[in-house]
Amino acid sequence: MKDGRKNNENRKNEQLEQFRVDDAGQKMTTNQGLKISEDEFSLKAGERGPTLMEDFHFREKMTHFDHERIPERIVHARGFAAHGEFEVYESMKEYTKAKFLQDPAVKTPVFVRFSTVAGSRGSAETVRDVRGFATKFYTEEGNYDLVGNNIPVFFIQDAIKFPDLIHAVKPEPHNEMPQAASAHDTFWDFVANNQESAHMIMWHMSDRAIPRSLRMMEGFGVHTFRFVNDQGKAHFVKFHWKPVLGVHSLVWDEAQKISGKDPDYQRRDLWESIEKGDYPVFELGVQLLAEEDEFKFDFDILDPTKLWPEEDVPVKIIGKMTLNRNVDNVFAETEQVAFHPGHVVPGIDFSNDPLLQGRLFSYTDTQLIRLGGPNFHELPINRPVCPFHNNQRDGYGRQTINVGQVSYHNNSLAANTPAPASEAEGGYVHYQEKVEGRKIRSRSDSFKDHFSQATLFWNSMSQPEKQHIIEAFSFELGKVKSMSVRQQVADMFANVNLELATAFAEAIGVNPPQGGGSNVTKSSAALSQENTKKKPNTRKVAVIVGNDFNGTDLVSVLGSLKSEGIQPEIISEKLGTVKGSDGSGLEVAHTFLTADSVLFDAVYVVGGSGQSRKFQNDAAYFVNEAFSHFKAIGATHEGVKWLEIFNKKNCPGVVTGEDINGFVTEFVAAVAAHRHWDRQIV
Ligand code: HDE
Repeated sequence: MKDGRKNNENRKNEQLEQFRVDDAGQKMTTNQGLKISEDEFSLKAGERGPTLMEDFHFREKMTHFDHERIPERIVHARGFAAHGEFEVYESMKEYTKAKFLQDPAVKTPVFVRFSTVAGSRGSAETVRDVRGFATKFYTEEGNYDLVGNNIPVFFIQDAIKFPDLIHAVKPEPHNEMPQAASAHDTFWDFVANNQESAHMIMWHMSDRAIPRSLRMMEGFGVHTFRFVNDQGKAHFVKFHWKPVLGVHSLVWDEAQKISGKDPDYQRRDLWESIEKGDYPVFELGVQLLAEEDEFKFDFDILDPTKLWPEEDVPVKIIGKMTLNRNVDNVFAETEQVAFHPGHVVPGIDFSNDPLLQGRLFSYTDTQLIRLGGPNFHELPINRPVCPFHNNQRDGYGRQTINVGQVSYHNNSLAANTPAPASEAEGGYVHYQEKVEGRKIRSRSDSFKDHFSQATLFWNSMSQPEKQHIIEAFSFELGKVKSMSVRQQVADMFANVNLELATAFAEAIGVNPPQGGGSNVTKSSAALSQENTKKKPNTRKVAVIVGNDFNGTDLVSVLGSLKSEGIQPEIISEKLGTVKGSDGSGLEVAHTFLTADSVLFDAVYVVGGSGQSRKFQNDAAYFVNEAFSHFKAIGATHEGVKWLEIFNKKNCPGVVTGEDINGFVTEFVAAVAAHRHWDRQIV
């Protein structure tokens, strides 16, 4: 048993190991294994003569280079991924027979790819967008893919509208602008004329669309799926990923600045956390609903623009996923991984959600063009860890060497194998839902309330969150040129909340929306980030230090911050060592040129006696920007005087202290709070 477990944990890694190649220290060869004697000069007729066709090395090298790119994903092109493992806390046998959800001792290897949706492969990562959250579980029964997002609902109700949605949000076709942004006419024209988008737009305009870190956002399966147990009994299920660090966001001005300062901000954050051993952990939650309760809500559970309020259907936490290994090669793994909501295992099944049903077609189809043929399942990252056998053969890039003469079913020459497996042997049997109906193109009336849950979301927001939503609408629509589209959107959102629509209508110069309003008063505390976990762990603090600082105190403060999981980084005028008055030295991580306050969660100003005016100005810039982004600011020693000069002492979230111990406790709490919104009214 023990060995079995170990094998399970390591199986994916061992499988990938067969494909890892380290070229360092080797002689250079062609792809045919021929050693190469010269790699800088092409073969020419004479020193100043033309290049010869016969130069097979040149031709092979150049041809390979010319073909190094594959089409980027039509959506979710910009992404970053990591390996990890999943373990269930207790057996879920009562609800599902999925093997990876039975035994807490089993660790299932996973690969997770996070992404933005609209931008191209090279776009910035902190844009306002939905984040993809796709998980591949390499289970002993085959691969199971949970291909979700960080927002629990979607823009549209039927997959046939997906191409329209994406055409509308992508850069406009006549000038290919704007990149990775929804703030333009065609997107908002789509919204106003497809009002099922209302609920999703509320999330999209909220702080959820600008996460602080991929490690600090929730994930959702979005659709209603089914769990089926070994008795054939089904429950409807919605999947949730809950980050143990809580759900945190950037502020919009900060997000835009990071797009320029560090377009790779989120992949860097994920990569560095894993390299440091601060492994991101997400707990898996499920909302379960008995089949007989399908119609007990005032919305249709098949409608992907609706969530199940957690207060009505609690989220049961059933396991956790730890991301503990970075990829070796982004192209081979992150780019070539192929997810598909149709990759399921026995015990997990679909519902009739019309968005999900359409996705079940789209994902394989897209891999055929992107990965160039039907054998993408043979790529190392996509291979299941269990064996796979069937009569599929040939095609571009086939790697398996199938032996024997038989590649059809039924047969007698191979004793009718490979043979289908019975349910008892682990064969996948679709849930036998009774379905009857006329062939029609229409939508159920139960899908037609587009606004109640949008209002539920609005009602659930804290005051700062509401303010951010109003500002996001004002920004996005402020970039829309068509006054008609602006007005249509204001009129549409009056159905969600009149105060919201009136506020942004005023900001974008259109008429106050007429009528509308909503009488929905329900709210759900689980939807507000205000109620999330607030921890200091992995928060990055910029520590501004100049020469002649108080060495003993600083070493002690830095040590205490680190013991709380905070990551202080020294910033000064020049790289090298900054010297304390006691002769001690600290390694400088960044200068004012290479760092920026938007890349940190908080600032701690220590200063140092006798610093130049320029040093103080640079520090002031850091502090002022961090202050305007509501971040914690700390100061001791010289820094306290500086904060007085910068006019930032005695403000909310600003901690100053001569008593170092008291300072540390207070500052850690201020950092953990993440933002100090009460500054808004100061
Ligand atoms: Fe996707 N989606 N999608 N999507 N989606 C793709 O598949 C599609 C939807 C999601 O990191 C594509 O391999 C349709 C909802 C993620 O590789 C494509 C519809 C949700 C990823 C596709 C949807 C998602 C994709 C593009 C409407 C959340 C990135 C490349 C019916 C539950 C996976 C690819 C990765 C990727 C189609 C809607 C999540 C074209 C037709 C809803 C996380 O097949």
